[in-house]
Amino acid sequence: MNEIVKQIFQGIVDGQQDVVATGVEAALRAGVPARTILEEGMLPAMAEVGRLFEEGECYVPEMLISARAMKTGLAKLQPSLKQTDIKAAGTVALGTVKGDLHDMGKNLVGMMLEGAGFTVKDLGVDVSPEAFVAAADDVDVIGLSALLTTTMGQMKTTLEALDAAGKRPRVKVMVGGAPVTEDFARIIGADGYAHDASRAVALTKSLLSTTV
Ligand code: B1M
Repeated sequence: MNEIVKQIFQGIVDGQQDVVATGVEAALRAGVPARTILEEGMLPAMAEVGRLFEEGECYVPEMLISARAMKTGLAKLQPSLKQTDIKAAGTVALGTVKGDLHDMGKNLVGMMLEGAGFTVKDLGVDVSPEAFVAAADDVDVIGLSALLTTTMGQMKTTLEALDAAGKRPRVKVMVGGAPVTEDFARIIGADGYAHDASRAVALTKSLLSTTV
């Protein structure tokens, strides 16, 4: 791993916002691609924080401090992730489902979609099925994110609410988040599942190309 990327990784694990901010700036100045900083430094750092939490080596406050450091880094990285010449047409509403406060995966999906030219409406976290239904008229795709096994069920509830309100099949629904799988997406009747933010962009393009 590149030395600056290593510092960014450690800065996130240790929750040092300054180290992460200056590290990302330095890495970009040194010509390290934004994707490399993200995929080799920042995402593995959050995975490491999750591992430490699972093993009882860190607790919620530390996880929160690491999350803040990660967000600081993402904000620095955002302009580079957005740079693109490709323009895609379409509007996507993104939200983390009810009961779930994790927002970094959703934010990353939003950044990459904007980078690909989509208009993104961020509905935030802890978004009720009713709020997704209310957003449906103005968008082509709705993206649901969930990070907890206990909130994955809200994806099904949200799909049912969209069906009951007659918003589908016009609006396509994609789902994602660490505990979500392709099988789960199929079982609950989502239009698609994306494992990560890059794949969410490819999926959105393919969902829109099949819209009649
Ligand atoms: Co929480 N947390 N957390 N947490 N947290 C996890 C998810 C956990 C796996 C940690 C662990 O035990 N190893 C665990 C869940 C266990 C489970 O359900 N099986 C957990 C827990 C238990 C909890 C609490 C219950 C802890 C407690 O209070 N006792 C609590 C719940 C609060 C709530 O939501 N109601 C809680 C709280 C928190 C913090 C607030 C402290 C903080 C979140 C801060 C924030 O988001 N603003 C936090 C964090 C940081 C984590 C970990 C460490 C990191 C998550 C993250 O941001 N990753 C996480 C451990 C882990 O994931 N390994 C953990 C980086 C992010 C970029 O990745 O979100 O996976 P991710 O997104 C990926 C893909 O999943 C995908 O694309 C992204 C990458 O390209 N993706 C999509 C995501 N959404 C998508 C949507 C799409 C497509 C792709 O289409 C729409």
